[in-house]
Amino acid sequence: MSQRTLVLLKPDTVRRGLVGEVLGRFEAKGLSIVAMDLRTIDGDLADQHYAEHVERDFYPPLRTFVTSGPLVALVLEGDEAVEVVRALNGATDGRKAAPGTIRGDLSLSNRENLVHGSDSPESAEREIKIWFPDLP
Ligand code: DGI
Repeated sequence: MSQRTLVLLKPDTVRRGLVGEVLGRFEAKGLSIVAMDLRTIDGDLADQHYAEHVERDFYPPLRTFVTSGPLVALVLEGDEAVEVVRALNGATDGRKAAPGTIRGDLSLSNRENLVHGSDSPESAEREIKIWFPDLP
């Protein structure tokens, strides 16, 4: 079933010049770009996006990182897009992510792990409203 998912190419992807490489993997897979925006976010948006993590010990450095420079926010669409994007992204920790995945091939970090993908259709709906409130 066709789905939408919220994807972030985090500030490390932009800083490292990997936007084309990472976006190319999603496009090559067959996912469609429905919305796309380069922006630098403030702490309030980070807190909304990471609402489930804001009380955790690891959150303050994650908040600093995700607000540290421009990122690319995307809505991608396609069959089973939520699960497909998470499979392409690989495990959260780049050191443990399988080769062949974005993180497994390109990241050596748990925090600077290049990408975010919504973890369920419900999360996707919540996150798309936060990032692209005017998207039909
Ligand atoms: O769904 P993912 O993007 O794979 O991961 P997530 O949304 O659960 O976590 C977002 C970020 O938060 C991730 O890039 C690293 C950090 N994080 C999540 N869980 C932990 C964590 N960092 C530490 N140190 N420990 C955690 O348990």
